[in-house]
Amino acid sequence: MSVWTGKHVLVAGLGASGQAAIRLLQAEGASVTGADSADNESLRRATRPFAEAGATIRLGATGAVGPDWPKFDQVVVSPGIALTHPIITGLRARDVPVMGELELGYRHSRCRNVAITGTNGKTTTTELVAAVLNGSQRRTIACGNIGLPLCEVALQSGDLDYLTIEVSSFQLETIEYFRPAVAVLMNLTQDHLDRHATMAQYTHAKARLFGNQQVFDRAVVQYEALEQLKALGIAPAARTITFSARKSEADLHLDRSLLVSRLPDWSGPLLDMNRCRLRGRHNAENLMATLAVGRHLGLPLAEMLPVLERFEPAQHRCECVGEVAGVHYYNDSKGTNVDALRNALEAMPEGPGGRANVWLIAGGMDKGLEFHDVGPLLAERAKGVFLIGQAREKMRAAWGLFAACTLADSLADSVSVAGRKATPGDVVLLSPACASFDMFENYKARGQAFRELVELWGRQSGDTAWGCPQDANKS
Ligand code: UMA
Repeated sequence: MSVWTGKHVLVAGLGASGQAAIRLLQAEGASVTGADSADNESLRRATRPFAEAGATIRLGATGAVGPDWPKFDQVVVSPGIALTHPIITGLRARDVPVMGELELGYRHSRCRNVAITGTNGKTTTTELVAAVLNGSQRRTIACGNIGLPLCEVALQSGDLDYLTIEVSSFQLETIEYFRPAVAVLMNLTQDHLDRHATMAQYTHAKARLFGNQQVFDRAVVQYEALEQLKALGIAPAARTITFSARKSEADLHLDRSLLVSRLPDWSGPLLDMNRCRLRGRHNAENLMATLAVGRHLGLPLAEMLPVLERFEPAQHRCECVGEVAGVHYYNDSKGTNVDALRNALEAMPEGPGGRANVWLIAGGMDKGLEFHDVGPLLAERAKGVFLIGQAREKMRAAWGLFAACTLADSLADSVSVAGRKATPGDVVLLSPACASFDMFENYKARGQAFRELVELWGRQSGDTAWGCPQDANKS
């Protein structure tokens, strides 16, 4: 008999996380009500099997829990639903316990886990860690914020050596016992301030990753991020390994193109970035974090190196999607904050003689971020900036002094105007520094739209050479 047998659980949010949570709960014998503020055909279709298996589904549930709702023993909340949502505050006021989908998945997982968080780089590092584990005959699945909810794989995880879990600040807000054997924090820069309100609150949410760790666990933390944690009085209990592409005091650091370790039992050069497909300082940190995890889990360096060197960057991260008339087009749609934009600008190939050569397309849904800081880098690298979406005027106010900013009505207009203005050796870069949801279903749809517009532009100009040799890939 499972702990859920005979329990009535409300699952709030019926996207990927909510659906995975319901599947797990129904398999474990819970009686489930699923609620979502949206009501559309695709949700109705997706939730029909749950209703057929006995769940009550409430679509269009926007307000608080009313008197007609049954009594619940537990709420399982999706990461996209803020804890200030009236359903959550209402049920908490009635003493109904709330946990996130990640916590539910963790409680049912049957192997140890490596969990990776941070503002940028967490998806690439999750993929890298899974690749080195699988490359050394350890069985793992990459899951969590990367797109496959933990609840989807938890019940099958008995066959695995580790779960490799990408974890977001949203998911960390609602953990209770979640404890990674290895916890990785990539970096901490502004993001999601529409939800967490202040950088300190965002940092505290991220630091929850270490909260349940024991001394025998391991924390792998960017040197600068560890300083930020210390400034808030937070210290991981687990033994900590630091890495940094900028601070040579870190246990693993970057020396020209070499990733070098100063750990007493593992000192010397580990990997030459020039041998890798991943480029840029941010990727050096992704690789260092992966090496530190692999080392702790006993993977031989000789087995990790070929995997890391061959690793192909994923889509939507400084991905070169085409070259038209000597101009390269880069899709960095996954760059949804200012630090990601900075990484993308730094990773772009330089123009002839080091001149500014980037036509930047940015904008979208604002996450409460400060855009000013990247202004000087724009002055150095950008020939012009096209701004789209809800945040475009705020961004123009921040960047207008540093670069020529044009408000554009759509991504399509931006691509065609940038394409006309660009000259050979230039780069057209989509790196929005914003979420996509004001104009697209998600960042993937935005990146795909960009790719198609570039292809169209290539056909119209009659000069296309698809497949870009100069990937400047990023996190
Ligand atoms: N909903 C409500 N009320 C609300 C808000 C949302 O009912 O107030 C409903 C929506 O109508 C929708 C459902 O909730 O039907 C969506 O739930 P969700 O936003 O939690 O999204 P999921 O589909 O469950 O996807 C989530 C993560 N999304 C978010 O954190 C916003 C996915 O990360 C993750 O891949 C997935 O779980 C599997 O673990 C995406 C993301 O953008 C990629 N993450 C952020 C990031 O990386 O910056 C944190």
